Amino acid sequence: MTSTREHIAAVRGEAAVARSSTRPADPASFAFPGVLPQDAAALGAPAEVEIPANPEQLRTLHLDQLPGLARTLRRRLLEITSEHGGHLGPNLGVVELTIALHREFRSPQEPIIFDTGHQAYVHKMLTGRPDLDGLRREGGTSGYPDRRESAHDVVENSHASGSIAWAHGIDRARRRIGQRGVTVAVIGDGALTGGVSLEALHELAADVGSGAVVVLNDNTRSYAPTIGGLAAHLQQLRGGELPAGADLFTALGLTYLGPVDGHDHAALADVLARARSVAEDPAAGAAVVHVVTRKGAGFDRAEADALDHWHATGPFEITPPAPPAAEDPAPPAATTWTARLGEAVLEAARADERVIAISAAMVDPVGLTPMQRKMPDRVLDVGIAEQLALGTAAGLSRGGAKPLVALYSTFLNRAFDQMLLDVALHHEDVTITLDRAGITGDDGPSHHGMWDLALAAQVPGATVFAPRDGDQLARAVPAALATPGLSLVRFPKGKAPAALPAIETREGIDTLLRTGPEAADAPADPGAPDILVVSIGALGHAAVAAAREVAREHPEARIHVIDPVQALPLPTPLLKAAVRARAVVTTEDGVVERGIGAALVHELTTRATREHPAPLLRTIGVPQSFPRHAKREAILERCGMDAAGIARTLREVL
Ligand SMILES: Cc1ncc(C[n+]2csc(CCOP(=O)(O)OP(=O)(O)O)c2C)c(N)n1
Ligand SMILES: [Mg+2]
Repeated sequence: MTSTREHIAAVRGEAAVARSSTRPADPASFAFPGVLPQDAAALGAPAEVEIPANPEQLRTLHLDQLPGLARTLRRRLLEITSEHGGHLGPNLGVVELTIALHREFRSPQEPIIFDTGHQAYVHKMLTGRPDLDGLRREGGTSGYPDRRESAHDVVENSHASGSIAWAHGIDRARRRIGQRGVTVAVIGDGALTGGVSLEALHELAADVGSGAVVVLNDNTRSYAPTIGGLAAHLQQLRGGELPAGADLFTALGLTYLGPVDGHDHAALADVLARARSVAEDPAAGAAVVHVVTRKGAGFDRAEADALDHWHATGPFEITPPAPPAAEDPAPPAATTWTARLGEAVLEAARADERVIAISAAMVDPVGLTPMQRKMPDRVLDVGIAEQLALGTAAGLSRGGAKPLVALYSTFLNRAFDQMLLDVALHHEDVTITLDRAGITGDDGPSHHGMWDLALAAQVPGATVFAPRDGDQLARAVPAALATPGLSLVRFPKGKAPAALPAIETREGIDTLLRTGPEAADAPADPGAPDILVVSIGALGHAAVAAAREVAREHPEARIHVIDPVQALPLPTPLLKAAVRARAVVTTEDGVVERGIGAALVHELTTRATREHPAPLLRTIGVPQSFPRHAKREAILERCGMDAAGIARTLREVL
């Protein structure tokens, strides 16, 4: 175990590496867990200051009380996220900035819009939610701004790069009705790489007299370091390498202020007051305040973490566990969906040198780290720019490469147009892998990956694989790469379930279970089932469990559970099997009204004739809604997508 002093020294040492060229904050002003009060005092750390009840109270504090408040906030951030998990690194970095924002601007009359919203914990703590009660748990505080929680929360869409458009829109509407006041967008260096934020800057620059203020929180990172031309430009600005006025923002017609040390209370207060003056000056272009912060600031393990500075964490021990003994066994084989994907992609890339992987600023979270380690020049990070990722993929395919775009399912929404028209219309060979597909849980409505199947179902010729387990995922990746045109491979968050082997595969369709009188002898033709359960993706285990449960109650019932393996286009053998069944029940982890089940219903009902009516049909999935944050299992249960819920539907149609 390191001593308290070593602990602090480690932070100081790491801080020198992580910080930019602007003056660093005094590390002694930060709160370290494990630092005894007397040690902290000896180091000159300020006494903790209680979190004020609201922004008005915050404004009554004296400037020299703010370091003490920052200490308290950091201690609480650590305590709360160690218990609940959450976006620790980004929030540790914006403690001083958020204090300064709420002292200068009068929220909610002067709205502060946090881009993406993952860095709004401090904002919540300063606007009446000091303990972030029940963070990310059902009924508790959301991990993002949430209008139901507070008038201070404006935008709850956790997708990046939208804040400047929001702020400028609010500002425009208010000016039209003669309302005064500033509207603030707080945007990260990563989120600034998203096209819509650049479109918004371009447009804002032409609106001289706007009351919008853009606060650029530059910590040099998305998850990984932010790369590309814009990142290089910000680096030059941080380093003071450009003469005044030679920055991109000024060139556009905006008023650039900075760079400013984002851990220096006085400097922040000063620059935000100047930004207000610019916003209130009818002759000035909107202000862009360049604030330099350190992701994870004040917590040594976060600052030292090269991967993502603890961008997001699960629950953890604040006092670090002892380092593992040398003789510790090798890490266990990959158990998460993401890890299985990573292995499969690396293998595919080894087998075919045309394979190029693309990520939108999420190389590690989407599983591309193994490939990046082995073949770094074949993994492209295009920034938080999903549209660009798919547009680039179309071009790569045209140029002779085999692109694989790895995204989180929810972020595919951003790039629907590119998927439909750039890729599918042009028949380009592009594979998209979608992690976190289906209900995700803790991150709330905008993070569920529940729209991808519905979107893919609108795209002519799209091939969709929804593997039910890790082994199937390993097969789906090369199958998708080998399929001409657009293919998608989607799979959920977390640990991959135990392998669920097929008892039979015929014409590409896997049968997972057959119940009923003739099931035991597994005849060549198993006959028409009473119920055909069409299980799409990772709900396979639940579908099988449900069928078993109902079969115990009704031993005579012939229930066949199948997995079509390829969900779209609907395989012909699937359609043939479905028309013979008395009832068909589909299960999928996506929007039920528009997904694979809906496509099958449409197909079967339009084929039906008076002589051959369609079978009784039921589709199980997520109802058209915005499910709030809760555990994945709880939401699945509520939607009737767990084994008990599926069994209820089976009983209904039996
Ligand atoms: C459209 C979109 N794509 C991907 C993400 C995933 N994501 C969440 S935070 C983040 C990095 C954000 O970096 P930055 O804006 O610099 O904020 P920081 O965490 O550094 O404060 C990414 C890529 C997202 N939220 N939205
Ligand atoms: Mg950043």
